[in-house]
Amino acid sequence: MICKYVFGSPIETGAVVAQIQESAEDLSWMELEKTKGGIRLSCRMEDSDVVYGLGEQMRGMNKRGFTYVSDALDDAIHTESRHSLYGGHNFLILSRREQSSFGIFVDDPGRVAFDVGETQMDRLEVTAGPDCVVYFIVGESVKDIAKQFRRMIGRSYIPPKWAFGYQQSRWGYINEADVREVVRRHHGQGIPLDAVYLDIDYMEDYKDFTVDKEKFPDLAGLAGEMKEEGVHLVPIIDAGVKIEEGYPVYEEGIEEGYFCKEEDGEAFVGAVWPGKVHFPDVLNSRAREWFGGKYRGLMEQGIDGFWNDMNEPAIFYSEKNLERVMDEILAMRGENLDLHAFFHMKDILLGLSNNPEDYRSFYHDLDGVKVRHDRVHNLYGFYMTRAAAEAFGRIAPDKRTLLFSRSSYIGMHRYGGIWTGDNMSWWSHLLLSVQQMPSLNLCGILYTGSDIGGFGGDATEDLLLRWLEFAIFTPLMRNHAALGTREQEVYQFSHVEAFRRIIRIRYGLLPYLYSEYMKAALEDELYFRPLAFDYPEDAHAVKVEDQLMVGESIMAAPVYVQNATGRYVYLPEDMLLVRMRSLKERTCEVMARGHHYVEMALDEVVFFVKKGHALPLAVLDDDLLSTADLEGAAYEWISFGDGPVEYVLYEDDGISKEYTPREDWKRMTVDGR
Ligand code: MIG
Repeated sequence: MICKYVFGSPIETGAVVAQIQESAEDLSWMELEKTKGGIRLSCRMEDSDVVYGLGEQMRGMNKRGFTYVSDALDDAIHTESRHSLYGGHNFLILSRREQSSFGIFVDDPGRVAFDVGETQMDRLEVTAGPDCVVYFIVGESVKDIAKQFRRMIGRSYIPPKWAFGYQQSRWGYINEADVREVVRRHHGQGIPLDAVYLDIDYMEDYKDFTVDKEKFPDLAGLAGEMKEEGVHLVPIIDAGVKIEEGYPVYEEGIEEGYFCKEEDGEAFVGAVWPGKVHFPDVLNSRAREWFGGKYRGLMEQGIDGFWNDMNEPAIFYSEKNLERVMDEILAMRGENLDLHAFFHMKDILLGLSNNPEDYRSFYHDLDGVKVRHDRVHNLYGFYMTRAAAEAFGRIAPDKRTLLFSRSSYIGMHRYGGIWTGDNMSWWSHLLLSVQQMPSLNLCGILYTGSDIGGFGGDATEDLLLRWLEFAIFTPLMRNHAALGTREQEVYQFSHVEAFRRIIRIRYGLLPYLYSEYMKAALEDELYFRPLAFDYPEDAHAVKVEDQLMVGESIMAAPVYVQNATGRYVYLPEDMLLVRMRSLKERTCEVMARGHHYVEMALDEVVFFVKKGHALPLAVLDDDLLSTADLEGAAYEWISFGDGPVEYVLYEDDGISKEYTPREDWKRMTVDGR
């Protein structure tokens, strides 16, 4: 059951697709208070209550003990004290033992805060509004609540199958030669690879939809050549459009009034990579159609995947604020800067970026309704991505195109995936990534993953090995790193053979991972789940923060501690431990319910199979180099059960939008071992 409450006069955000009647009854799950700025909803939490959800936010799967603020922010230091990351994912489930559990979705694209027992350990407090819609969902179980929510927000994005292959990225691949080298060094050593990313350097002066002719004289040629090898090129698109006479995107945008405007009607000037930019008003349907249409040029050159960046939107500084700050600082020249003056100077300089006042200084034209940006801030990345997805629907209607974004809001999950942004080469961020996955799935975001090896900082070989051993399960499996950091392509390290074996295990698992992804997308299910979702009666499962259910058959328990040669694993029931050094070197062992210390060598993949379940494993040729080579592969099966075990296998061509209907999914019966 879903109940809907409307406060003030909210805009249509596009998060919800189901038609839901406003509730006639009073809101009863939480106490409601109207405040000056909006509304406050609060309730008591029992010690045994657990809070799930909130998408990509920091911290654990159980969100208790902190305040999370939906206020899309470009912040590259994801420490545990951070209240906001790139997205606005305002859905959580309060899972309770004594009373009925419920889900709450706050459809408010402005700032929303979830104080989940930070101020008072036993209180959940949500502040939002003034204009917002709040939904409460009750159901038989947390799984059921999650499913009802997913039904309400619509089907998750489905990428092409090649986007489940291994992908390599780095901010710092400058030209054609760099791209060729990445492919050569993977494929040359038998390491499968399906995509190479083009970061901002492929553009001419960071101008969207341009290609630097010196570095990439023939992008179409390169894309074609790469595709022959099974490799897709995936360019980045940034939100800001460079202000430059003669640059068509700028000129058309000005001409048609497609950029976000200040109060007086002048286009807002911010600055990002190219220096001064305007932001396309993607919340306006005409501007959206126009901006999305710009992707066509690259698609005509053979590009079939994109990542949208800087769309919080990130602002290094605004023209106006910079003027003010400069004036102030110049006036300080020659002064004796005491403590206050000095820190004030530092504050105003640091405060130039992503300044709340800047976000209050420009407007969107929601097809006739003028809305100040801060009220809809969290929608920007969503609508930029929607612009692209809708354009793909016109440009390549029958084909799936890879698309994911940095900033997002619930609703965007129908148009693309996300990556979790600028993490660091920290062990704690490997664990964070594990914990973000189920929370993101709850918010509908299925196509997702983190920068493997970490974006900022220097990755070590052992970190990369362990990270890959987890990332073989994430739909987006991309190694990405920042400019200036240690090169972290797998071939930069000494145990190339170990990396090759691990990445090949991903390809071996692909029939299962893809089948599970597709079933989850088509049936509004969760691909990643906290253990408690599958074992609600198990009082211990609920405490496990570092293991995950992956699809219907697998439980993952990654190592995320440096120098550990194994870890404690909790088995909520008897399971089959599968240990792989390679697809061929595999051992299985039945383990009893309970706690175990399991050895996991640095170059091994270890996972567990649930009782009564099975999974297919593709038999790979030794020379498999990309998902294209998976075509026609034979399967072997891993299964665990007393008698025959069933597995429902989803298959399709991986590229068309004609998904296999439920009645044609293959019901496989294999022997339990
Ligand atoms: O401010 O395009 O999160 O993945 O490599 C940095 C350069 C801008 C941020 C993205 C990152 C990307 C980088 N971008």
